[in-house]
Amino acid sequence: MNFILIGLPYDETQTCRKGASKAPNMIRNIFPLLETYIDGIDLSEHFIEDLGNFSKDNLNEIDINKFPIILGGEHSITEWMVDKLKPDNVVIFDAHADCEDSEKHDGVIRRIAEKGFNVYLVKQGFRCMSKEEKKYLDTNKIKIIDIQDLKNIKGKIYLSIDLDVLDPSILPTVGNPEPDGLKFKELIEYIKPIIPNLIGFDVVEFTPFEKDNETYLIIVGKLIYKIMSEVVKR
Ligand SMILES: [Mn+2]
Repeated sequence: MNFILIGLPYDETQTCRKGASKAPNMIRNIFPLLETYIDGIDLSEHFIEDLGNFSKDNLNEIDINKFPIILGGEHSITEWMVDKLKPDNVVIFDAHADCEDSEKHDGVIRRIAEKGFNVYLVKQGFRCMSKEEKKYLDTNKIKIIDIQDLKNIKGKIYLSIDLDVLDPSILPTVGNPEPDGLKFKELIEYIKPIIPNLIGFDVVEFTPFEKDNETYLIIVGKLIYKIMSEVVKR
């Protein structure tokens, strides 16, 4: 299995907790410290090419011919990748609805839906929205999907993981922390049904700026490795 790593250290529209621009390089630096043998798969036997960091303006220079893993950046970068990869479906894990009428990260899911993509916001872990967002969700342009139904999605899937879907007791270093989120193991189990159709994924909104944040880096690194091992197994 061949993977490519792409960093998108964009952090221009975050209003709460900035720092996502540092995430791609900090995650890269933690990878060499992590165990690569995961659930019977040795990731060191698989080709992982790091293409470096990109912006919206030079992202078109990349030819995506391997399985892409995108290191955000704030959630806005998901729209760039969806434009580039043109998947049949976009599945999103996020504490928030991100469907404000806005050009910022808090409107990214709405913008993707308005472009005509099938957008699924996973019900489990989604737990905060504004009244305006509720109105938009009621139009059903974004489908709220239960994990039981993820296996029924047909066609290519791009996955976006806003790390605030995890509980802040596991990962507090995110742009907009929200209490009462998913456990690590739950997130992995919930992703498994879409692995057969997965064509790439991003992890966004990680804001690792505390001095003593190595644990949080390891958690995010391990999440990425876990998903990679599932992709290898398929
Ligand atoms: Mn988000």
